[in-house]
Amino acid sequence: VLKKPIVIATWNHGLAANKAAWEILKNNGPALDAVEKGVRVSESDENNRSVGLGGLPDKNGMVTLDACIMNHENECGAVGCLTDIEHPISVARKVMEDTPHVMLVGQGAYDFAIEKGFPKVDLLTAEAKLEWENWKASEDLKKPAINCENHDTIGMLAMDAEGNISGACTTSGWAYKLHGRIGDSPIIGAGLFVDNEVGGACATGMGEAVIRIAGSATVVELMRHGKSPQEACEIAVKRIMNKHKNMEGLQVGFLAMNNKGEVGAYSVYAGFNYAVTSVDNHELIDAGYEME
Ligand code: SD4
Repeated sequence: VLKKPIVIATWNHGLAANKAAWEILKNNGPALDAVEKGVRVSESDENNRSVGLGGLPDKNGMVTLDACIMNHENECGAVGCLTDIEHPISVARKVMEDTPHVMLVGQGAYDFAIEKGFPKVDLLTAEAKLEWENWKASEDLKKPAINCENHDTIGMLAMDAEGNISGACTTSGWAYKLHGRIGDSPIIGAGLFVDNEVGGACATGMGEAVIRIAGSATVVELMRHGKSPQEACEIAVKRIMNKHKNMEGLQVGFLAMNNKGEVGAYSVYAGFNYAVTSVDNHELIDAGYEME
């Protein structure tokens, strides 16, 4: 059990993101601000090929971003297939706060972002463009590759000094996906779910598989019924494995926190890790897994 405030986030890049979130949490700031500020670090990191600026494009060479955010009052906002905007998480927050809706996609999400004053940014870096060109040129890579490098969405959960939990999730999704494809990351209940009476969960990996079991909502419901965050993540991973005949290359990881300050994580394959930051911690932890 960790002492609040606490912030946890997926993968190595979670460490830098947590640091930004911690600046808010340590000053008794709200979890919602912390998760937004936190994941913006990954969105701006050009070297991260699967979130925001510098993310790998879809099959057509377009970078399309998915994100969602949820607070302790079950308010939520999301954007899907958003182009040319560096911070989809902040657009998602605006959808939550300034509209009666939860989710905007594509052109409508872009127009909304521009109207709200977000600058237009070319998200396809020279390096990402080159990787896409190489992918196009190589015949045997015509299928989207499913691996860990390709699946490092950032999902973040924070509990502030008041004990309120918020979460954020943001990604450029599956590299070389079909144009228009949306994964789990902007879908409330799939890539992210928070219920302040229980806790929160987020997911990374192959979004199609996460959606099929309503992944993050499932983890939260398991915690509601008494499972620890660790047990809940393990059950959700096993359920995914039960629902798929072929698990080859199908990586999924869940990360969860309950309102007591316990955290847990689990993945199908080895390699998933997460960053934990609180007053006493700032470290990366390897998640448990089912298969090598
Ligand atoms: C998705 N879960 O779009 C995200 C992918 C991910 O890099 O983790 N991607 O399916």
